[in-house]
Amino acid sequence: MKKTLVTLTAGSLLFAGIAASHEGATGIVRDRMDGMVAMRDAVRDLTPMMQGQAEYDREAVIAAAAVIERHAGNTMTALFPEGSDDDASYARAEIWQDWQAFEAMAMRLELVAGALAEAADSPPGSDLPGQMDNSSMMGGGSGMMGGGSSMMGGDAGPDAAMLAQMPVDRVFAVVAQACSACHTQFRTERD
Ligand code: HEC
Ligand SMILES: [Cu+2]
Repeated sequence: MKKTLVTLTAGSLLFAGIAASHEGATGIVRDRMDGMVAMRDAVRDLTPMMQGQAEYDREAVIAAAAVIERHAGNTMTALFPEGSDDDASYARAEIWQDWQAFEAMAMRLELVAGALAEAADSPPGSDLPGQMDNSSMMGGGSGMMGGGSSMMGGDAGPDAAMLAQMPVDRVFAVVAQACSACHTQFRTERD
């Protein structure tokens, strides 16, 4: 069953074809998929303006951040009761073997989505006076944005106050990273 669905699901990464995977998804699995899709749409709406391909819209950023924040954190974890990885689901059993890490990632998403709303006042590419030098801040050193295993715990990476001072496109990238970090670890491949 799962194999067939995987084959039917064309597409890639975050924006994978959703229709096929929704077939057969019911109950709480369906509910969490709907939440994920709402977040995907929010991310997709913002992507062009974050890349400078559409006019910057502060209100749209705040609205999209609210959608993500609302579906993250405890709201998200509540939709993953133990063992709810049925045939229609792409959830990995590792979620319940490593619940603390999963939960931390859901909480981190909530936190960075809140920071995204706060950063909406700083359009893409803006540099705030008095801000730390961007290159050192984002420079992939071990600490702040480095990703990697330290980030997995959910307690590494820039904190909310620091994020809120950054240009919005940088914070958006951190949000997207929070999505894909969890998918890499806790969601099965879709194609
Ligand atoms: C804490 C872990 C976690 C985070 C954070 C997370 N996801 Fe997911 N996501 C999952 C899991 C697990 C699944 C598979 C759920 C299933 O099939 O039962 C999933 C599935 C999805 C799907 C497919 C839904 C479907 O209909 O099959 C999309 C789209 C998605 N996520 C988008 C996002 C976006 C966008 C973000 C960030 C804004 C995000 N996710 C953050 C764990 C996470
Ligand atoms: Cu689905």
